Amino acid sequence: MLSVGLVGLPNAGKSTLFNLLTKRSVPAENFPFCTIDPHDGIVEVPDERVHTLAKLVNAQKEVYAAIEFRDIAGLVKNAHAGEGLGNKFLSHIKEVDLILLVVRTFKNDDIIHVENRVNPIEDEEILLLELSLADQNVLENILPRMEKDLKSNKDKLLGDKIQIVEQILLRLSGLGLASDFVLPDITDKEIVKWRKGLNLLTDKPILKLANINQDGENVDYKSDFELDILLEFSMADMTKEDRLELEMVAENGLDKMIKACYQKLGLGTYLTCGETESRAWTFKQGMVAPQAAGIIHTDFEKKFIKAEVIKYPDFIELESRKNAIEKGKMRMEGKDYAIQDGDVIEFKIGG
Ligand SMILES: Nc1nc2c(ncn2[C@@H]2O[C@H](COP(=O)(O)OP(=O)(O)O)[C@@H](O)[C@H]2O)c(=O)[nH]1
Ligand SMILES: [Mg+2]
Repeated sequence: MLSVGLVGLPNAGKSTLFNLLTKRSVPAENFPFCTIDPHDGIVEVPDERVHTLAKLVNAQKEVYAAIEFRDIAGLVKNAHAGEGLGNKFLSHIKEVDLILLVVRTFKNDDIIHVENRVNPIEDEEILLLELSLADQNVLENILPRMEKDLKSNKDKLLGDKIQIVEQILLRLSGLGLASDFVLPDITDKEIVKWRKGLNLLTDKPILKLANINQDGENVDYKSDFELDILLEFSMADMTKEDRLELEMVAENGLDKMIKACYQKLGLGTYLTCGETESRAWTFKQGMVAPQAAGIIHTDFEKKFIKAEVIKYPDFIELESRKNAIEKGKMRMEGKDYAIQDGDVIEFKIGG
């Protein structure tokens, strides 16, 4: 399962956010191969389509997609050089697929800031610089070895790889990120794989969350989303009714954030529905129909015959699979079909 790491300075609000997220968590037993420690939480991805479909077909159960969130202890200046628990944090960040920067913008003298001021822009710079310095260490360590091996000429791609390392180092030392260096589309697949394998921190997708105080003073900061983490946390214990009423006035920021992480991870949802369950399935963008079927059951990939696909809006408008078929809104798709978000699918599987 893909995971999102909460990364920020101490007291930015990471653990409060994590606790808020875990109020929506689902038991790990439901997810084989996931070993869970107290800093990991599997969180459902809100998706009203699952609920709407369930009502329409009278499904007994609703099953949502999920992603993992990890509370990573606060990063501090010079973490890359081992400051604080430096290298340990950095190794935790290596394990996640997406970095969610949690940046404090709210002013409150009662809550200590490690740098004794509230300055989200500088905080972001500190965080990104630590990640970048950790990446620079990695690359500077492997480069001499690669250059030495070049003489023995074992790997014919080694020359290209060295150039890539140098290009990335150039970006990093210019205060950029590894992800600023984009490989051309025509790049050898093996090189693309090798680069992924470097697992550089600043090559990972990054989203920025501003932890604001809705009713207080905040410092300006450009982020992907804003959330009053403490307020949301206090709301989490409200009755569902009270919460729903509040959500009618203010769109639920947490839902939006979870969905945005899911999308940024390159994930999409296809749906299945029947009397037993209405269910969201997670696929990676670009997956073809047999691979998507393989998510339901590994056997399904090989035994795939075809996929009967109805677009979610058509399904809702026509209110049933049967009507959708009659109105010609069901498409028969073969093994090259790239699954789309919102496809309601029935797979035909051979014996
Ligand atoms: N006023 C205010 N306090 C917050 C907010 N978010 C977190 N805090 C407080 O800041 C302190 C540190 O939060 P915590 O989540 O433990 O930060 P972490 O070190 O990043 O994990 C706690 O006392 C929180 O209650 C917020 O949005 N507003
Ligand atoms: Mg914490």
